[in-house]
Amino acid sequence: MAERPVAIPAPVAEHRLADYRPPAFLVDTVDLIFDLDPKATRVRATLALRRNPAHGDAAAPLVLDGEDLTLNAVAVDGVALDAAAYRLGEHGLVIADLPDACTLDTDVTIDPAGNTQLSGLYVSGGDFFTQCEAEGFRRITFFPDRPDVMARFSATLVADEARYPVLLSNGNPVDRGAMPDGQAWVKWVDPHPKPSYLFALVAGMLVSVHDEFITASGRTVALGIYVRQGDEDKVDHAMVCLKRSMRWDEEVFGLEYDLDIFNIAAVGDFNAGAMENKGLNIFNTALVLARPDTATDADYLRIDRVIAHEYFHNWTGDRVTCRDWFQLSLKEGLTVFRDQEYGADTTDASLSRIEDVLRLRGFQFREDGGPLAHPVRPPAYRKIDNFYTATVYEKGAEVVRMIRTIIGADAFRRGMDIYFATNDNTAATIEDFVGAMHEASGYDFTQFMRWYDQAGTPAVSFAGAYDAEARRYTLTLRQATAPTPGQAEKAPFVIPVALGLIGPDGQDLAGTIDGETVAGTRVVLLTEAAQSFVFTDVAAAPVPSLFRNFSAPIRLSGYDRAQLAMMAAHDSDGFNRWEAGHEYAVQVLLEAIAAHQRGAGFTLDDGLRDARAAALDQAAAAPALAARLLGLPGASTLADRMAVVDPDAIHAVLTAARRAIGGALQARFQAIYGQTAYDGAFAVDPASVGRRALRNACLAYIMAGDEAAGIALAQAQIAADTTMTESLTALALLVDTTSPARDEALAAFHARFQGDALVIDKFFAIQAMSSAPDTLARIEALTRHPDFDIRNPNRYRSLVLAFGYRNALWFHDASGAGYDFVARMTLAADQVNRSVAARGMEVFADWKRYDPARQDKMRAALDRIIAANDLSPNTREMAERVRH
Ligand code: 0A1
Ligand code: ZN
Repeated sequence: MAERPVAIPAPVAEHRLADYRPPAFLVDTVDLIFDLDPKATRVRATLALRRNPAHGDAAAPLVLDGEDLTLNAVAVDGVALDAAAYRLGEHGLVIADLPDACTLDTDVTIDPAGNTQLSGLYVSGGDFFTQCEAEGFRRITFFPDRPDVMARFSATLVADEARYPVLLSNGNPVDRGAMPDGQAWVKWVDPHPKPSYLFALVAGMLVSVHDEFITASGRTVALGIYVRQGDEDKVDHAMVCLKRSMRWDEEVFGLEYDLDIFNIAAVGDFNAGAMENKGLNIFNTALVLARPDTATDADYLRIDRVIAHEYFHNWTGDRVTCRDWFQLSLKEGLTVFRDQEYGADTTDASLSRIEDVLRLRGFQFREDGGPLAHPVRPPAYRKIDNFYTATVYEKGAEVVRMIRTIIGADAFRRGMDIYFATNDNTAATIEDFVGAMHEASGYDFTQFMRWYDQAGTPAVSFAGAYDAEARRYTLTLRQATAPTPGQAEKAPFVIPVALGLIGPDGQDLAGTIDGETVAGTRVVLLTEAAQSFVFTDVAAAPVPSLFRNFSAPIRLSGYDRAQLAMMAAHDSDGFNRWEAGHEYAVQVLLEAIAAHQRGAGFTLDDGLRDARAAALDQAAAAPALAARLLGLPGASTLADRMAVVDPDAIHAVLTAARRAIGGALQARFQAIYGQTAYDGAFAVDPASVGRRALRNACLAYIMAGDEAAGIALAQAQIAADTTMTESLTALALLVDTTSPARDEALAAFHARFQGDALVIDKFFAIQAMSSAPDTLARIEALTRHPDFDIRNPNRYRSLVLAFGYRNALWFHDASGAGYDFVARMTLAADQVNRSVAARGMEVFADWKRYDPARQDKMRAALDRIIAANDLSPNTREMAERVRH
């Protein structure tokens, strides 16, 4: 076969933080007119431009970003420019020799219906939506599309009145009218200056649910949630969450909403979760719509968090935005921290922290330990869309939390006030934020800044020595951080260690350090590679309870099983009580995995069983906590702790452990299952959620211990048709089996929920995550299912990414078929939506942690992707970084 010449794609230029330069021109106002038409929307923009003295070159040309735009006309101060007066390139428009202030008019045509990237203005279900973060506005009109250009926007939307009765944008509607040809228009004005990435418009045949919120200072805010017809009975929860978030931000941070209108619109085709556009948040339907029969309790919680997150961005993101995209964590880390605090305050604080930490470890620690590791503030990127990562979001939130732990809650709150007072209506940097915290506390953050600039998860170990005669306890802590790409050497971090000393009776022991005697939790700072802390007046040899409430994003090692069992039973810190039991289980299971690899059989550790029995003792008093304590560490947690990951051994041991516990405690699981039956109320309050979580945990163990009994109960649970939480767990358990009940239940589920896209996503996801032996063949078949649509990100994620992320057993099948599946799907998706396709590369990120045969197969899959001629720059960047 003849060799085809391979076109070498031009490398995408790297953007560097060190190269930051203020924009040459500022935009005071931008007035937009949209003539909305799916195939050809005309966008006219009028920009009031002014040279920016801070740029430094008073003769610099105007550089406007633009992508996939057809230019019809351009004029300066009302005079049309001929083609010689500007340069039009693939990336935008350059105009030289402009006066210091002028008005620029552009007229472009775009194709929203052909926009499968879902960035810029696009059509979903026949309606119009926008997504402009990070660089989508340039796909709407020519503009300096960078967050440090903040302008006052107006938008006039013109559309066919019958097809697009709802016309929304940022701010307030100030005028509207009808035209003779069946067209109508609405003009929106946003009084707040904002960067282009916060622009939004929605136009379509949507129905809305309205409510209002009275702010602390007594202003009335009109709230609206816009959804497709038929979904209006699924927005009550989102509205409750929105009002709760608005109140919480007033009470906790003194932050009031600043417009008269707050709207949310839901869209079924969306690249991410949701978007904080000023006054008009746009949400993935998956994060708005909920009814007890269609959404699980986990969905309800997630919706609550994301509604809060986007609302909180109004201050941390919109009022104070980012100077450049390197500062992304300035808004994201801080806003995740705020939504975590909201979650802790409005639900159970310990459980909420446990879930957040599990998420951090599952995604961020994994990222930080492999080829995609990058600092919370990355120094360089090719495609910014690839940096909406767990590190920028979740680790960024931990960094904010550590600041609060170090300076204390009162100083932190003062620092927030200073941050807003100093940076309101500006595009700020991480230094501005940390500077405000310094001003509030006097704390010197110089060394602390390493958390923003050094990647990698510090490993912390400890050793304690007790001198009974001197009543002195010496705790020695050590930290070390492994090299990450581009950073071979790591300097020590400032690590806040919240700790307590537990005495032989399980109670917190008093101890004196730095002249201060504390009996409960105190914070010490580990700032060096190794450091000793001496406590005096300590009455007995303590067990140190370290990193209470997970006070720093580190990996801690050093506890033995006896210490863990003691802490699991007695630690006064709710998080560490769970953590100790979890770590105990991890250690026991890792040992069982090693035994399995040697060919030995599985024996159930008494402590592992007794801890589950103890959890059942708490079932009536604290059902949600009991459910959490009944669980076992997941496959990815165990993988994370192995030198060479063995997915088959992990699966074998987890299956054996569940079976052994299910067998040993079968009668108790059955009894509690019987006591937690549906009580006729559809409430999503903590007690009901806890009851359902407990019931589902019991069902899983019943199934593991006695498959026939489990199948019968699962079938009955589905037939009872109570809540999605109960139906879906029962279905997922059946889908893990090969019993005939599986296909019957799947078919019935599909028939029952046909037409409800979010539930059909679940139908795909539970099959993608199945451990049943025929999973690979079945997911191949699902790509040909009439409901599979590669252009819909939710559907793609529920099949391909659910498989890659959440099905270690079959993704890592020794045949390599799982890798091949994800590689093929990535290449197909890359043709329609590069930002969604690029994400899929993350599932290969830890390829070097597997055995040589699997490594070869994963490397080959990556090489096939990289070799594709027409690969997008997004997917290329990710594949190349992973392959490295
Ligand atoms: N700022 C949003 C996240 C977001 C980022 C990019 C998007 O499109 C590619 C969409 C949303 C948030 O933090 O919620
Ligand atoms: Zn965010």
